[in-house]
Amino acid sequence: MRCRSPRSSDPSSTFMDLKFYLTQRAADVDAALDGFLPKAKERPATIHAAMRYCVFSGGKRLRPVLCLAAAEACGGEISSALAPACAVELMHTYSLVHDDLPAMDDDDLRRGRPTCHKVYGEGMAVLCGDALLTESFIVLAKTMPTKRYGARDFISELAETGGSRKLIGGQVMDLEGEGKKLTKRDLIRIHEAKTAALLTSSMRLGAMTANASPAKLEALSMFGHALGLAFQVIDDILDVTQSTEVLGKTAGKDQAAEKSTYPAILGLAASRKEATRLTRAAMAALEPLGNKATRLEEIANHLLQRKY
Ligand code: GRG
Repeated sequence: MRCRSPRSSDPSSTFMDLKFYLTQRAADVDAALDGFLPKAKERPATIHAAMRYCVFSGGKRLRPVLCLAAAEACGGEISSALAPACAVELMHTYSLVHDDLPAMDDDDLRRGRPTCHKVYGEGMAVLCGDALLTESFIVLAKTMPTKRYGARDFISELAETGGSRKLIGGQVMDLEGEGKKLTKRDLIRIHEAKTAALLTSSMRLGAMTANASPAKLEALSMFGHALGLAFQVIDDILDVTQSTEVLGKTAGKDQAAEKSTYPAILGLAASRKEATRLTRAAMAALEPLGNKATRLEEIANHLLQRKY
């Protein structure tokens, strides 16, 4: 497969374009989420305020933006992809709320603010995660079917990703791996389930709203998988190279918990090479989409360079 490099004629203006694009799409997602979620004062108000506290807390909105960009890359409309885009962000936010609980990763800080259980208490944080997960399917159910993809396809796509074979399975493997020396293969399995699966589904759901052909859907799945793995390698690198202030979450946690991570297993230099290799593989997967994939290439390159 040919490896495409990102546009290079004017790197600074390309970056500005992308920055504008990311800001605009994140704003589209925020507005849609605001419309979908129960109002903060709706009874019982505590749970709705907690859900909004967690959702509107300054996340990067990477998954929903990828969902919208995938729809665009397949010739679709952003408006048709907003429901699944919000659904993946809601599922992502639920996973963060539960991951931060004392029984899991036990973290006090998320997106630069106190975690849900620190503000609302543990019981409410469990319920908040549950409500966000349920809400993700309420919102996903608003997606309009296309010729190729019906409601069942959209629902099973996200449900399988959230289930015990992917997201939850990844968390189980992660919990059981703490304090143990994992192999690179074990680590890839965890990353595939915890991180790459939801990024892949974000791509697939967006493409499905654009009635993407099976070939394009497959190309975007391969892109999402490689990009998801690259994203997690970079996340592991940032955990040991950045400060808590920059990350908005507690830095150095992986090391403290004796977690097997890419830097721990391969070292920093080899981890950076691996992130670059995976990003290139993601870009190569975009070949069948031709020029329509330029934005996705830019996003992949941007994520490789990210500092938080
Ligand atoms: C089902 C409880 C449960 C967990 C599933 C997804 C997950 C496993 C746990 C969440 C925590 C975690 C370390 C996930 C790995 C993926 C990752 C790096 C998430 C952070 O994503 P960003 O950087 O976050 O996109 P923002 O805050 O920007 O949305």
